[in-house]
Amino acid sequence: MTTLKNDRYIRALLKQPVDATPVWMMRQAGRYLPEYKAVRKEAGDFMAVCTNPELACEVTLQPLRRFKLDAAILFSDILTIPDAMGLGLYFEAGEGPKFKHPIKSLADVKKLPNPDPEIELKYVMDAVRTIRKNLKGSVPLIGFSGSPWTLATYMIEGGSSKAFTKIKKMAFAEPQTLHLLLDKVADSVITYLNAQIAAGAQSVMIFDTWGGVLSPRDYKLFSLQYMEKIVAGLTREYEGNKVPVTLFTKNGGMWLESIAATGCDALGLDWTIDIADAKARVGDKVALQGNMDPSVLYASKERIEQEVQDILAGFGAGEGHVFNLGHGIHLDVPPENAGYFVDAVHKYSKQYHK
Ligand code: 1CP
Repeated sequence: MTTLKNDRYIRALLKQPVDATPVWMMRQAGRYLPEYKAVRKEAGDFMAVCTNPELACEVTLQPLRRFKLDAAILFSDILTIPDAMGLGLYFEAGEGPKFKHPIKSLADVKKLPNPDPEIELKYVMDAVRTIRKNLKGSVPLIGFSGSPWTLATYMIEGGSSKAFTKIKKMAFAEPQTLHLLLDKVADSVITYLNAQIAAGAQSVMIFDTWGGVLSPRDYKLFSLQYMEKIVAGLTREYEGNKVPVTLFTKNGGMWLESIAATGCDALGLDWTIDIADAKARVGDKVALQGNMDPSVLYASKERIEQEVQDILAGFGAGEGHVFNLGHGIHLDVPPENAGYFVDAVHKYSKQYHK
């Protein structure tokens, strides 16, 4: 068993009592912090930071030096798996991620290897080990991956997308090709996340950023089914410690019951659902993580504090809440506003944990 100085985040995910509601922010390391921009500039680009364990560790720790966050998240990206499968990830200035060799056919899918996390993705495992060592047991480290559906959108579209025309064409014209791809990616995600856990990740989160663009039936078929396979394949206890699993489908508020039924420990919520409703629907089965609209961080200190109090009141008394934003922090948010947010969660949540 490892003991953490601050284990609120793990305890809340396991629905155990805490003294205050734990909080972290999706994309808490990144371009809204000037110290991150300085490291990235020095390194050359984003992937140069990800592939250097010392730099990945440094930017992981940056937000923890500024704010009283209850968890650290590995600095990496969901697209490391498709890159390790040979798709050739690159970033064009101001354009987001792109792949040199997107998936076009069944033959492309059949060729995809299951990358060895300690070979092709060793830089990620080294980052996990370096971060764990440097955290010195202060707060837990979150590992992560994309969901198979979300990774497949980038692999087939060749980058970010708004309409998802290529992957949807494959879903309906050639479903067996897409299913083979999703199944292979799910296997790689299982291997990758279990390796992150063995390297030191104390909890893992699966980002299904684009599951919400599917119909309810297709969501189950193309996204949820594969996340369920992953949950069943993950190491859930490591060296005597439970390793909680959080699933986050953006725009998945309609499907909370089905997501909770996968056997995960917690659901990530975006801001389009009232946390009180979510708790009434699935709060007896899973913990909930969320769910302030990240745009609230543009508001005044008073407005930010009010929003935090409203969400805390919505969840009310009882265990099983990890406070977070409903999606990633925007890159032009003033860092001090993130500080008001984190402090407000701790200050106003104590009354709910007696
Ligand atoms: O410096 C830069 O310009 C690169 C910007 C950046 C950063 C900071 C990218 C490229 N990725 C990351 C880090 C990252 N990505 C983290 C770790 C940092 C932290 O949280 O503190 C995590 C957890 C992610 C996860 C991620 N990457 C997701 C899922 C979560 C979400 O935001 O929905 C997705 C969809 C990606 C793809 C991706 N990588 C990078 C960008 C800009 C994107 C989004 C592209 C798009 O909108 O389609």
